[in-house]
Amino acid sequence: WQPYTQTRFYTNAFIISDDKLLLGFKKRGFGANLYNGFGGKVEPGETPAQAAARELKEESGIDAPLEHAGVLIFLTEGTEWAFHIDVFSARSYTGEPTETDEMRPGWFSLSENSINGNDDRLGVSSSPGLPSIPYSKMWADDIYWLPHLVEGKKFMGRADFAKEGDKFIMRKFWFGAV
Ligand code: 6OG
Repeated sequence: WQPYTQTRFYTNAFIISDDKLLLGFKKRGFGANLYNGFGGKVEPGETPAQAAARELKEESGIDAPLEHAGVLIFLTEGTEWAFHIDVFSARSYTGEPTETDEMRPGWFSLSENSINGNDDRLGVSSSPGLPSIPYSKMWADDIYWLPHLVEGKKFMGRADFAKEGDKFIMRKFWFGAV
C-alpha cells in the first residue's frame, strides 16, 4: 500500500434555523443528486472559514455567522488524495436561500427527537409540512455525525470508501467528539 501524501481541502456548511435544517440538492458535479451542506474547495490563499463563507454565498445566496463544527477525512481506495473537509454550522443567516446552477436549497425538519425520529429511511417526519432529513439521498457518513452538529457538539471523523464504477461505497466509518 501507499500512504496518502496529498490532501485536498474542502468545506461544508449547514444552516439551522428554529427547528429546520437547510440543505442543498446538488444538481451537478461531485455528489450530484445528493443533498448536502453548501461547500467546495478551499482556494489558495484562503482559510477554510473564508472558503466556507464564499461557497455558502455562491451556492445558496445567503450569509451566515459560520462556526467550525468538525473535521472529516475521506479516503478512497485507488485515489492518491485524502479529502479533508472542514464542517461549519450557523444558527442564523441573512438573505434568502436561492437556487443556483449548482444547488437547490430546501428546508428539512429538525426536532428534539431528530436523532432517530426524523429519518426518511424510517418513514418518520416529526414535523408535518416539512420533509424529514433525506439521509437516503445523502452521503452515507452524514447520518452519524449530522445529529452531533445539530446538537452543537464538535466532532471529527474518518470515512473509507471503495469506488465501484462511478459509485462510492462506504466501507468503514469512525467518528468521535473532540
Ligand atoms: P464541490 O465539488 O461542490 O465540493 N463532500 C462530502 N460531503 C459529505 N457529507 N460526505 C462526503 O463523503 C463528501 N465528499 C465530499 C465537500 C464538494 C462538496 O462535497 C462535500 C464539498 O462541500 C464522501 O466543489
